[in-house]
Amino acid sequence: MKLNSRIKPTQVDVVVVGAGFSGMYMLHRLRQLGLSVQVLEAGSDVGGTWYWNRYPGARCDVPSMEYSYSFSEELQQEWNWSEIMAAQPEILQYANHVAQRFDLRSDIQFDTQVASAIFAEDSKRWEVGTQTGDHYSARFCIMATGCLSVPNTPTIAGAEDFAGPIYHTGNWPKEGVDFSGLSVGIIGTGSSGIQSIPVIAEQAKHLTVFQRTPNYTMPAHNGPLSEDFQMEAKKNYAEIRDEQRASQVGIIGYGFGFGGAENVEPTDEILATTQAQRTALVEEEGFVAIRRFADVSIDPEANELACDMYRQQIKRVINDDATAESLMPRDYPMGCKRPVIDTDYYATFNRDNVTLVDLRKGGIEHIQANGVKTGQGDFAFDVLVYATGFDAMTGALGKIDIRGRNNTALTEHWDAGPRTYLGLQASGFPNLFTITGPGSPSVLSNMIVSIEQHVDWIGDCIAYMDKSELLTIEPTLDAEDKWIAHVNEVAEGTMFTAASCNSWYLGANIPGKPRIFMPYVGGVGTYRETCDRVAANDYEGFVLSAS
Ligand code: FAD
Ligand code: N01
Repeated sequence: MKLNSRIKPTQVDVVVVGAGFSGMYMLHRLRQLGLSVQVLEAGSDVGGTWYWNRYPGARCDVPSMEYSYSFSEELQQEWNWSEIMAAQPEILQYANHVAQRFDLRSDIQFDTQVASAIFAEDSKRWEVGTQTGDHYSARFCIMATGCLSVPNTPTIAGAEDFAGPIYHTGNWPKEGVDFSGLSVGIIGTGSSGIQSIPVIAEQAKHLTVFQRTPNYTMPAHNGPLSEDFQMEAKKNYAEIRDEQRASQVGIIGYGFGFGGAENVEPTDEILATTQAQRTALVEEEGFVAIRRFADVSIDPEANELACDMYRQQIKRVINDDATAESLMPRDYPMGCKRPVIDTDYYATFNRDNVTLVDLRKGGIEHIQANGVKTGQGDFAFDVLVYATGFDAMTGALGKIDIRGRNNTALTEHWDAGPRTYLGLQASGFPNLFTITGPGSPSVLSNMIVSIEQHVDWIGDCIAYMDKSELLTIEPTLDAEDKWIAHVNEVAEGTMFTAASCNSWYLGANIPGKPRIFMPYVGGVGTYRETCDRVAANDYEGFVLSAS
């Protein structure tokens, strides 16, 4: 989109794109520095992920006490969570509370899709254009556009012929959907499918689940949070936050382990066990027995033994043998995709009103007026739900016409996959920052911890530039090359990059997207130290210029 040169741009110090948790905190932090800020948000209100993903069963899988902002002591003391892991409505309420408390909405323009961001070499400013024709000019442009904010709707022939409504979990109607008395079809068994399937099955007359790849999922053990527990945790918040920041993934499981289960230190070696021991463990503990083994995440042979334990447990919990067989993941390692936790997922397939269609036995051929035609027959329903995920990490950035020096498009610079220095900036794009961008721990972490770290780093950087009367900052190509090499090196040999792994971390869910492991697996604590060291060494790897 071309900027309308006749319209005088609104001048601000910083344009922030997106008003999810990243954009909200960025605004607050920049205001504290005395800067003028305009946040532009496509949605009609704050919350980002939690504004768009209102599907039944949507919730967080990080303990609420840890999936929350730490930047304000008053905020973290005054807010009370009702469950170990909060559901979407409560997280959205929290986002609204934050917006209200810090008066954020007065600097956010809603219902505004940013279409272009172009660096003007002469003025050293970013010229930002919106789909509605507004034009902003800013010294800094900060992309808080989210890693999972562009829903992926696969192209399936005949979709336009479907007679009933079609919904996507990532863009759910605000008013909700009542499935009572209806037959529902759902495509996708990733996190969103696994969360929504049990809840939809309870309400709908019938649910048909179209599964292309069975997933690995662990029981969530969610439940209410007691007042006593919260009071105790709040007393310890300073230590909890310190530990989160220094940890591998920004979660310490304070009071609980991952997914609300008891904390189990993975210390045992599965390769040292016998088949009989593994079977006994599955019978005693179920899926969680696998968590005790340290070698599962690093050794393919150990991983396959764990997958076998996992399949044994599916056989135990699913009544129908053919359905159990269909639900068993095979041919890719446990831990290659984003971990999933669930409430009653497998039990749902024992219900009379649920049909599992294993697309490995015959894929979807096309959608028709009353349902789906597959290689194994026709399936009829009134409503179709896509739980088919997102164009992750680069999707939202790719939708904006971003141009840096020499009018180079970011999509061109990222032709072979995203390239950044520290996930914060790309070379040739001065003063453009990405919050939780590719090349940072981002989606491999409790994202609020990573968001706060990036926002603080960017805020400190801008304050440093202003104090030193510097105009621009951008990484050198060499620093970017070395960082990308490091990102690839640490991911090498992990389950994430196994040849059989087709995850969205690798861009494998989007046809034509370059296969490259996008987030940084080195850990939240180590990464923070690296970023701090870079800043302390006069922003090593970056070029800062006063002219
Ligand atoms: P977002 O919340 O995605 O916000 C980005 C905003 O930018 C959106 O509102 C979008 O409308 C706006 N935007 C994008 N492009 C444009 C444009 N061109 N113009 C204007 N506005 C634009 N993370 C965890 O750590 N733990 C969890 O348990 C967890 N659960 C999740 C569950 C779901 C269903 C999903 C989808 C994600 C989950 N995540 C989780 C990841 C979640 O995205 C982050 O935790 C966090 O909310 C991201 O905040 P953000 O502000 O960076 O991005
Ligand atoms: O998306 P996904 P998601 N025909 O990409 C299937 C976060 N999140 O929205 O595996 C048939 O994981 C696809 O099949 P396959 C979290 O980071 C967190 O569920 O490609 N099927 C897969 O089964 C998560 O990882 C929570 O073979 C098709 C599914 O759709 C991320 O968001 C909750 C298809 C997509 O799974 C994305 O999760 C929700 C087609 N043409 C989301 N195309 C928490 O609990 C796609 N599929 C924290």
